[in-house]
Amino acid sequence: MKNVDARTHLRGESVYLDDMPLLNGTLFGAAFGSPVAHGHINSLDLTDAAQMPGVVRIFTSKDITGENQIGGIIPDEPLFAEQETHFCGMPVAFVVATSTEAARAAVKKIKLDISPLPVITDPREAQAQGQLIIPPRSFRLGDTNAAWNQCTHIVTGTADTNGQEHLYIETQGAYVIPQENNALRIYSSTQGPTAVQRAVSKALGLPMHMLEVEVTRLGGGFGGKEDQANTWAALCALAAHHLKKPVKYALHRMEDMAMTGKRHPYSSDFKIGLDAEGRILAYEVTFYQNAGAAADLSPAVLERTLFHCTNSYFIPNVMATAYSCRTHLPPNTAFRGFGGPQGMFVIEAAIAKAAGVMGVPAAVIQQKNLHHTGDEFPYGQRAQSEAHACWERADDLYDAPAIRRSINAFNKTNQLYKKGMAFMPVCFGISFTKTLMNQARALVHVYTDGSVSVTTGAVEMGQGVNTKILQVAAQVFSIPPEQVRIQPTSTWRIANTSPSAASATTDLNGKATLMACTAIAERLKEVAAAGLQVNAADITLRDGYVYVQGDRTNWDWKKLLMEAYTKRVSLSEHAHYATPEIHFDAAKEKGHPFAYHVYGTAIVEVTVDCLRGTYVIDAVKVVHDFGASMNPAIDIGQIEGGIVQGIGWMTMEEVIYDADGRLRSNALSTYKVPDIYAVPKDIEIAFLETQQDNLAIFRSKAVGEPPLMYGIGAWFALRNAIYAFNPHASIPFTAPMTPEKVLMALYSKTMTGTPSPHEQTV
Ligand code: MTE
Ligand code: LUZ
Ligand code: MOS
Repeated sequence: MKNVDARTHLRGESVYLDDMPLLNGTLFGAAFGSPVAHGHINSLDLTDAAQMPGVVRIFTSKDITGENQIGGIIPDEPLFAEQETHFCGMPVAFVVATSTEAARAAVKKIKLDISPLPVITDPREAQAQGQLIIPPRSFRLGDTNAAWNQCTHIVTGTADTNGQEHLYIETQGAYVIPQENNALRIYSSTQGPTAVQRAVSKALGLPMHMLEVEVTRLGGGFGGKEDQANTWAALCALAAHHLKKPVKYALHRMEDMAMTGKRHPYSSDFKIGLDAEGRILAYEVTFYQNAGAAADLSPAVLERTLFHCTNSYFIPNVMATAYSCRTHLPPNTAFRGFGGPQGMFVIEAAIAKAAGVMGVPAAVIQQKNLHHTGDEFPYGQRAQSEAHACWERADDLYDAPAIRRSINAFNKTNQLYKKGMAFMPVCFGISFTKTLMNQARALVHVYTDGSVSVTTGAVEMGQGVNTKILQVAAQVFSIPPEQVRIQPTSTWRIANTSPSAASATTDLNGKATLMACTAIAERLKEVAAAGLQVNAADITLRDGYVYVQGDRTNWDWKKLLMEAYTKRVSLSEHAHYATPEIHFDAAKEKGHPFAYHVYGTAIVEVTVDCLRGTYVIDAVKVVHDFGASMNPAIDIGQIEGGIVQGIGWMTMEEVIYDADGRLRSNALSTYKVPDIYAVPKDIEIAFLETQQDNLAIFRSKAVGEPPLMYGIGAWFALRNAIYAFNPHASIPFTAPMTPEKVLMALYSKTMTGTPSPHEQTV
C-alpha cells in the first residue's frame, strides 16, 4: 500500500504547522537568546525593544505563572534564564508582536548586560571538573582484568564522533489558541504531544486536562522534536495565557540551528584484546558524552550507548563506562539511533585498529565475532541473532570477494584514485530502554456509514506510521483502506503518550490499534452470529462481507454495522498495549530491555580522488532483517533515508562551536548536508525475511533508526581507500571524515616513520 500522504504531499496540500489558517488577532513571537554561553546577567533592558512598532508585550521569567522549569528526566532546565545563562541561544526573553517581522526587529533592540563566566565545550574537561549530569554508569560482563592475560593482541586508542544537526525540513514551532476558562489548544511540531502538555502544565501551573496538544504531522523530527519542541510551545502558551490571544512562533532556520541541541558528540577511549585467531576476548571502553547545558534526554541517550557498545559482536568480557558531561552548549538531544551510533563507531574503530596490528582485513575479525542466538549481551539479554544470516547473505548475494578483487585490481592500476570498501553490521534493540515508556493506546470509532476513525499516540513525521496503522485497521475489519482515516494525535483523545520515538511507534500504537479493532470485530461477529443464527466462531469478516464457514452471506459491512447499532452494541473501543516480557534492573544493569533486535549488514564502497581529497560513495549494499515487512515501500524508504543521513553524519556534516560556545556552522552555507550528489550512486537493499515469532506488529520489525548506522561503513571504507594510497597514513578515529581530513590523511606520515599498522588489502 502506498503512503497515505503521498497525494497531498505531491500536490503541496499536506498541512504543517506553518500552513495552518490563522485566527483573526493572532500574534507572533520571537525569542531572544543569550549571546553569551555562560554568564551572569547584570541587567536586562527591554525599554527600546518594547517601543518598537507592533510590539505587544515582552515576556521574561518574571511572567511565569507556574515553575520556570522544562526539564524532563531531570529538572535542570529553566525555560527563561534568570541570573545565569548556560548556553548561547538560551531564551532570556520572548517578544510578542503583531507580525513575525516586528517581533524579530524588537529582539534586536533588547539589551543584555552580562558578565561572561568560564565556558566549557569539551566533555573530557567537564568530566575532569566533576561537571556530570548523572553519576557515571557501567555495564559489565565477565572479567576484563582476568582476560587481558589470555590476549595475544591488545590495542588501545581513542575515537571521537561529532554532533549532527537534525535539519528536519519543518523547523520547530507552535501555535497556541486560548479557550474558555483558561484552557489552551496547542498545535505543536512535536514528536511528544504529552511531553509538550507536561512542560506547558508545569510552566503555566495549569492541570494537564486544560491543555489539548494536537499534532497532524511533522516535516521531520529525527529525534530533535522528542523533547525540544517543549520550549516553543511553552513560550507561546505563556503568552497566549497572559494575552488571551492566539500566539504563534515558527522558528527561522538560523534560530533553530543556534538554539536547539543536536546529536551528542562523544569522545571515547577503548582497549580491545584478541587471541591469535582474532577472537575478541575483552573490551574496555569509556565514553565521554557531550550533554550540553542541561540533561534533556542525555541520560537515556547515554544508556543506549552502553546497550549498543558491542554492536553485533559477542565479547565475553566487557567493561563499559559512560559519563554524561555538562558543557555550555545547547542541550544535546535524541537523534536517530539515540547514542547507539556513537557506541558502535568506537567498537568498529577498535576492531579496525586491531585488524591493522594483526595484518588481516577488519572484515575477518568482524565476521568471526558476530554473535549467535543465545549469546549474552553485556546487559544480560540473550541474542535471538540474525547477525550471521545478514552478513553471510550479503557476502554471498553481492559477491563480496569479487568486489574486493575488483577494488584491489583498480587500486593497482590507478595512482590518483583509490577505492575502499567496508562491511558494517548492525544490531539495534527495539523498545524504549525505560521499560515504563513501552505502552500505547488507540481509540477506534466505527461509524454507521462504514467509515472508521483511528486515533493513537503516534505522530506521523514522514516515517509512514499512519499508513501502517491504517493497514492494521483495514486488515482486521477487512475493508478497503479508503474507509479508514487516521486522525491527528490529540492529548484529549489519547492520554499519557510516549513520544513517537525509539523506532517503536508502529509496534506500540499498531498493537493497541490491533487490540481495539479486534475487540470491535469480535462484537460484530457476535451480532452477525445472532442475526444469522450460526456460531460466532464460524464467522469471518472478509472483503467487506460477513462469511460463514467460508461462504459469503448477503450481510455486507454496512448492514453488519447497522445491525450492531440497532442492537445497541458499541462500535467504539479504546485499547491499551504494554510490551510484554521486557524488564531491566538499573541497580544491577541487567535485564531484558528489548522486545527484539533488528539486524543487518551493509557493504560500502567508495572512491577517493587522491589529489583533491574528495570522494564518492559508489555503493551501499544491504541485507536487512525486516521480519515480515508489512509495507516494503515504506521500509525501503526508511533504509535509504537512514543510510544517507548516516553517511552525512560520518563524512560531511561538521557541527562547529568556537571556544566561546558559539555555533559557527549556523546556516546551510557553513553546514554541509548530503545533497543529491552525495547520495550513493547505488543503493541495494535485500530483505532478510524472518518468519519466527517476534513482538513486532504483524511480525514486521521496526525500521526507523537501525539503517542510520550503515553509514558508519562509509567512514571505514574511506579509511581503507586512504591506506591504499598511503600505507603510512595517520588517520585518527575522528568523524566526520570530511574532504579536508581525507586530504590531510592522504599526505600524512606516522610520527615514527615506520609503516602504521593498517590493512594492506581491503
Ligand atoms: N523518517 C522520516 N521521514 N522522518 C523522521 O523524522 N525519524 C526517525 C525515523 N525515521 C524520522 C524518520 C527516528 S529518529 C525515529 S525514532 C523513527 O523514525 C520514529 O518513527 P517509528 O517509531 O515509527 O519508526
Ligand atoms: N527515546 C527514549 C528514544 O526516550 N528512549 C529510548 O530508548 C529511545 N531510543 C531510541 C530513540 N529514542
Ligand atoms: Mo528517534 S531518535 O527515537 O526520535
